[in-house]
Amino acid sequence: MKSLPRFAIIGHPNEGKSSIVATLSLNDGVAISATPGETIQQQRFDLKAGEQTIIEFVDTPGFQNPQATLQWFRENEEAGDGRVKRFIETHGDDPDFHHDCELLRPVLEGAGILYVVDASRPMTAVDTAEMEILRLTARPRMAIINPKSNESRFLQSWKTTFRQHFNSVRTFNAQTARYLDRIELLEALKSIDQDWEPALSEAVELVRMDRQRSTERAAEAIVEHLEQSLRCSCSSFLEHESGVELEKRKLESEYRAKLAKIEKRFREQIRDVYSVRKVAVELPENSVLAEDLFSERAWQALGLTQKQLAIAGALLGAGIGVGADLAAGGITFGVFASIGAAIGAGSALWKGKDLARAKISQLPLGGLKVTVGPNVSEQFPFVQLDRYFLYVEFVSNWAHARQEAEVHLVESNEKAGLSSTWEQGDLKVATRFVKAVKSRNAEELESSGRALRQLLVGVLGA
Ligand SMILES: Nc1nc2c(ncn2[C@@H]2O[C@H](COP(=O)(O)OP(=O)(O)OP(=O)(O)O)[C@@H](O)[C@H]2O)c(=O)[nH]1
Ligand SMILES: [Mg+2]
Repeated sequence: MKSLPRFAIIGHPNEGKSSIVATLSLNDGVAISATPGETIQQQRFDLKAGEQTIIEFVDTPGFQNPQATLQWFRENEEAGDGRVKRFIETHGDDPDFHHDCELLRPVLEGAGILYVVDASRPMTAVDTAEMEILRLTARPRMAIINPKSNESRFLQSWKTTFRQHFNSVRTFNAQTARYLDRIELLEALKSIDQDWEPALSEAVELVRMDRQRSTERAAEAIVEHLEQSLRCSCSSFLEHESGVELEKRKLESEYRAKLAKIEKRFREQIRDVYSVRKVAVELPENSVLAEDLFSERAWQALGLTQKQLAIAGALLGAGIGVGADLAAGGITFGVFASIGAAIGAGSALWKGKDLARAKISQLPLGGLKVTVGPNVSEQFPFVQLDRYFLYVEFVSNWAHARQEAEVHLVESNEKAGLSSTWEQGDLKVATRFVKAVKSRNAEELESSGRALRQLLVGVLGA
């Protein structure tokens, strides 16, 4: 049996060990708590790609009695390499050393050590005892600085001490780490023991492939749900005109509810793709994604610019081809250059309730048909697409250690949508799909959907 890379996450109580484990293993089920002593037993959390385990991380309790443990280690020097084993045999049933034994067990079984420290606090004699114990185990080990605050006064002295005790030192913030930070840390693990390099290289490659698969699944979900949103409509038949007003209002809210349901299903699917299961709050309240699909703010922030809309309009109206492109280019710059295209064209098109307003048609054999949707605004597909896209961005970079009840976004960090950055080529891909949905041409729908998927995979993976 080939043995997998295995790392024990070790440290002082409450330093963020379990948080690191959660973020590295993409598991938001790891128990994290502000009260020290949350973790009392070692527990394995595997990082998986599909069903395959890639790396094993072992969460451990914080040191309980490090100074006495170190003293024992020093007094038993003659046991040499067998010291960890003998320590556990001697103290296994002693409640005063329960956590110390528990955290050393995975080390005895061959795990590498990731020592976690919140370096925003000063170092004490207890910390040095912990580090010295780990050095005496002689296992490959890395120090991870998990800064809980911005305080940097003590950082230098930590780093100096780390260099004496560890093969490598990295900073990794369990709560803000994005995908690339994770990859970098995994890459860095190679350096702590050459013997692990092949297995870790393979592991990193598998993580990358797994990420790529997730990106593809996310892009597929976007295209699928975009089609549903674009097709979405509600209608009913009435015999007399008398009930029309009531029926209109009923259908308008039904339509909105139906669209909301499509988004909800989309969001569930995306959370599943990225193994985000326990996020208490789906979206920060100040996120544009928390807004209703038809709110003015959503339309201000998302969708196409005026310039792009003119192009998209021409593409949607005049068909796709070189001729249309040229024509669109001409129209666009002629008409809108003087107005000055700015992001937020959606706002000019936003007519609030009109976006979900019922239409009524007389039926030839008597009676009326009341219909809401599909939405005909040229901006609608892009606002919707942006909402899907931003949600994927949000979830795919979620650090699994984040378990706060309320998520706050810094307004200035909030990204504008994707579509407003598109040049003509990308716009063409997207409008082609929008058109195909309307045309109900299955072949064109399939092929334009594929093109849009590819485009999205490219941007999401960048
Ligand atoms: N601000 C901030 N808080 C963090 C960070 N990492 C962990 N915390 C918080 O620190 C507290 C302890 O985190 P845990 O991950 O449970 O720490 P632990 O080392 O496993 O703790 P024990 O199991 O009790 O030894 C929790 O309230 C976390 O939310 C971080 O990077 N930044
Ligand atoms: Mg813990």
